[in-house]
Amino acid sequence: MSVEDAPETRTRSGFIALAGRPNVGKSTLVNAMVGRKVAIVSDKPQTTRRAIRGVATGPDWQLVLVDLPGVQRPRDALTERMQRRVERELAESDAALFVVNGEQGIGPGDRFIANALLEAGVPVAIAVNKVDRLDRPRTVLALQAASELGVGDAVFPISARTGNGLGPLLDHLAALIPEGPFFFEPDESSDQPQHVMLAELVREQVLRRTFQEIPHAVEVVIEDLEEGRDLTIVRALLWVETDSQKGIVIGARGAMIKAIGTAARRELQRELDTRVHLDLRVRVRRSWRADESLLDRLGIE
Ligand SMILES: Nc1nc2c(ncn2[C@@H]2O[C@H](COP(=O)(O)OP(=O)(O)OP(=O)(O)O)[C@@H](O)[C@H]2O)c(=O)[nH]1
Ligand SMILES: [Mg+2]
Repeated sequence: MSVEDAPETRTRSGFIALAGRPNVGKSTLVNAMVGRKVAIVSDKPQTTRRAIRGVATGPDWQLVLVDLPGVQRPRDALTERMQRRVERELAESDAALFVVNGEQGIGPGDRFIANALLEAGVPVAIAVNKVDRLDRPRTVLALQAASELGVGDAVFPISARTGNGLGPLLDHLAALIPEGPFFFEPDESSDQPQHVMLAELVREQVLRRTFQEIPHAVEVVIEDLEEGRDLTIVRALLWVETDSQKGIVIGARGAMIKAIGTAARRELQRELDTRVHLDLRVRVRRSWRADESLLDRLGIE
């Protein structure tokens, strides 16, 4: 067989931006489609602050899934940047996956996003998530309400948590992207710098244990990472905005920070696949969410 006769392997590859209200399960869904944890998840709204690219590669297709912050009215420089990023990513993607919460039903926030998607002019598919919480009749109603949003030509019932329904959704998305070479190596799963992923894993443990304004006020930065032969030392700083938040995060006799540290260390060990010593300190950094140059340095843009 001559070179000219060799069958051409045509691949498809492209960017899919995930849009949706906070807490609908976008990050859980990206992790499920990638098959690996690339984005942290919590039951608090506005967990995701950066646009995280998760890569799902099939035999002849590659989806670059852009996990985005939940769309919500901006309150400060941080949330303004998050919102601008959502708009930019939507405009630049090949298609959008609009994730709605089947358990809660469709609300004004969803209609606002539907309009933004119409304006962005990209192909849209809708995923009705959390159907593991719904019986059949309620699932049917949720699918119908989603299709009445008037955006997108396909609606998929899914559970990001159990993985139900992901196969047909992936097939559909793979058909929406253009022909072209892969952007990432097939075994790559994210473009996130390691220090950001590690900081996020620590923040996830804070989100699990705190309430009200604390989850929004906390940021984690990795100051230093010392890789030894069988032990990696990670120094992390946990920022809060006030002394009272610092008190809460440290807890009575240090119980809270200890619990956060123990759980976070376990996550870091899994991620780095080595023994980890985590040195975790809490520092008050007033109004970090309003400090534009600091947000630049944090890579929240
Ligand atoms: N029952 C159920 N819960 C889910 C499902 N998917 C996500 N969740 C839960 O919903 C909550 C929010 O999930 P996230 O993935 O953080 O949501 P998100 O849309 O990324 O949220 P933001 O980053 O804040 O915009 C978490 O408690 C998840 O465990 C699902 O399919 N079923
Ligand atoms: Mg998220």
